[in-house]
Amino acid sequence: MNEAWWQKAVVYQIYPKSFNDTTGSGTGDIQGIIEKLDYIKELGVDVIWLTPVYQSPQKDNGYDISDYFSIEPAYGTMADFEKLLDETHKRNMKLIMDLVINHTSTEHVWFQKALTSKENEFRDFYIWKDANEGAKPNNWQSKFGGSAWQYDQKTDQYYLHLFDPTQADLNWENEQLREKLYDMMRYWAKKGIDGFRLDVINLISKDQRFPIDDTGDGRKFYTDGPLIHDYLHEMNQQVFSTFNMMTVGEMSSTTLENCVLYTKPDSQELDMTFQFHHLKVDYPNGDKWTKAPFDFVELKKILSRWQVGMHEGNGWNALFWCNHDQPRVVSRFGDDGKYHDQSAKMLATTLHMMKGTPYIYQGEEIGMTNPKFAKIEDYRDVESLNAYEILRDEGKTEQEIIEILQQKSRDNARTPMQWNEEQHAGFTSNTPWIPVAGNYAEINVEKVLQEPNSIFNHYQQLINLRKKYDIITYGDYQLLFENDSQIFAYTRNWQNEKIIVISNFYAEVVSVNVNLGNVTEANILLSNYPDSNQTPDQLTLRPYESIVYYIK
Ligand code: TEU
Repeated sequence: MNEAWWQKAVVYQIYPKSFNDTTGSGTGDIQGIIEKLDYIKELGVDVIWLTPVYQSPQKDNGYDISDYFSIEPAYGTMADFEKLLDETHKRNMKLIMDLVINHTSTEHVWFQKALTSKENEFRDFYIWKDANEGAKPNNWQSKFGGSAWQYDQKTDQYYLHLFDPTQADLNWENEQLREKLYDMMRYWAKKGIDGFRLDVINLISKDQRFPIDDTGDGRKFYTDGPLIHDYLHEMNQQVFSTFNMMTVGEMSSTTLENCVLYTKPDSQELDMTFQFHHLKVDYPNGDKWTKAPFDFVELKKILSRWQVGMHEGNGWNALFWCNHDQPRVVSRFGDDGKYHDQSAKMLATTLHMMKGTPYIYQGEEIGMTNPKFAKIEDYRDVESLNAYEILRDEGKTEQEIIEILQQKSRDNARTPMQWNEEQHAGFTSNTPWIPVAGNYAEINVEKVLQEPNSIFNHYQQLINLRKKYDIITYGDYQLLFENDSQIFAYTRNWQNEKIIVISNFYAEVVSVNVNLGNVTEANILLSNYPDSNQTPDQLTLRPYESIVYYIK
């Protein structure tokens, strides 16, 4: 058994733009985070993950970096950042930064120089190709829609962008580029940050033949690409290991086998990975842009496959339902109406009792919901706006498109944090950059802090349990009732202890019988109803009821 502090940690993700505005600009800022550190501490988390605050034209809200060494002025100054780091450490928490090194903004000085001529020393920092018989170099698609190649007239070549045309992919084959990136990472490490969340890090190594993909969009030629493990090992040796950093890789369309390789300690690559397969269970045939219910049995199977596979392979999972790219989980897999409270708690329990490091996305701890924006003018996200155009070209009506966006848009997670019932939910004194969700008077921080049995309080209890019971960190995992269409139940086993988690994912009452052998009574560690049944055999679960049993 390998032990590391982050295996017992819980992480809180902050999207600064939507967290807390102290200047009246309508956009959140770093001082706003400092102001709320005591609130975050009260939740009980150990680590804060800050999404990008580097200088950026904000075409993709900071995932388009134009200078790795300075802070985006809209968020504050380097002095503000240093203060944030210091205040975080003073409260005994750690801070990890988001690092976007698959691509830079096209406003980055490297790209600006690369544009000047084919001979420029920075040209090779990016990926340039000639036309292929008068057409694009190949048929690879951007993840935000359309071709992944952008033509540059001056030098008569195309550059690769797996995301927006303003996000040019870096050429990791270039050793000088890698050195520069490691230097930059050391700069932040020396400032005292505690680690990195690495954006789409499994896309950095491209198949150098850049082949046409006859059966797809090109992703198989760069996802977990040919040299990815070499690059991550090198990065680990050059940066992470010398500074003892915590690292989590965001892995787009990855495989279990690769995630084991990325995170098992003897690989010396990363500490843990985010995988997204469980968040595609409402993408029928892989299509995100369609309104669809989620496949519950598939959700259980995917999460369980990763639980078992990472345990057996000695890898480590990052556990999450939400982030700034995903709809709100209570709207997605729970009920954001009548059973809002019960279902938000049930979802939290189901995830937090698994093996891995849990991540809580700002607002999740108070049960924030999708805003259900009814007009396209309310949407801000580049991916959503592109999807709107594409769906319109496909002949969908305005109403159909809005309904899809209400379910799928990344903006669902990006509405301002709901602090209180005052104007703009206490987020800003000005007009917020994106509208506040309409339910802020019912769902807000001030309110949950006054309620003894709030969703916030439930998260606190989950975090406390993780601190208290080693079995949650180290125990193995077994799914129960695999094909049941309503119950998500699993056991964790470690030494002589056992935990059983039983959750009803729906509003219908359901009976369930967990055979315990000799044991007939178990202690309830946590439940989302005040009077849950003590015996896991012969249980009747109420709407969204969820119970954690402990047996020794
Ligand atoms: O996201 C990578 C990613 O592939 C997705 O989660 C993406 O949002 C999805 O494919 C769209 O359907 C990361 C960041 O988290 C995201 O905010 C950035 O836009 C993206 O990388 C590019 O840097």
